[in-house]
Amino acid sequence: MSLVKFIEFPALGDSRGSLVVIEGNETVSFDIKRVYYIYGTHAGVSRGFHAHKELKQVAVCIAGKCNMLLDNGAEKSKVLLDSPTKGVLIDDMIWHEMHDFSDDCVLLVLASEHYDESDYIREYDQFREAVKL
Ligand code: T46
Repeated sequence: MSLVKFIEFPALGDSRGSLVVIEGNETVSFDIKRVYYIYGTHAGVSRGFHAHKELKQVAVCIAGKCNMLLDNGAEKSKVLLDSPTKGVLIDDMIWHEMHDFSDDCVLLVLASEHYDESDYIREYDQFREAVKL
């Protein structure tokens, strides 16, 4: 599977504006058990710097923009999240970092599991070791 998988969310627009629907097991490929969002990130701050052992997530900037680095251990790719209709899949065992948050950025994340700190790999060396074939 390719490292970067964008998901385009259709906007249901009418004369009043736009509405986007995201449904678990429909728009995204997993059941959504948790939703969180990141906002008010201070200038110059980067976040993430981890991989998840089992968790699958979809991230979308519902306001503003940020860059996300995705890394499967063999290949890295930087993606720009800059639209409320453009999500990106953060699959399990993908090292990810978020950079260059705009002041107005609201990064919404849909997650396949409840929060579990033991699912995180926060050391890059440990991640590289774990993805070695
Ligand atoms: C991810 C990227 C995209 C909780 O208590 N429950 C939660 O559901 C989450 C997501 C976080 N937390 C706590 C853990 C830390 O004390 O909130 C604090 C900040 O979390 P963290 O430093 O992991 O934040 P980021 O922005 O580095 O990473 C977050 C998610 O944690 C992570 O799963 O993939 O966003």
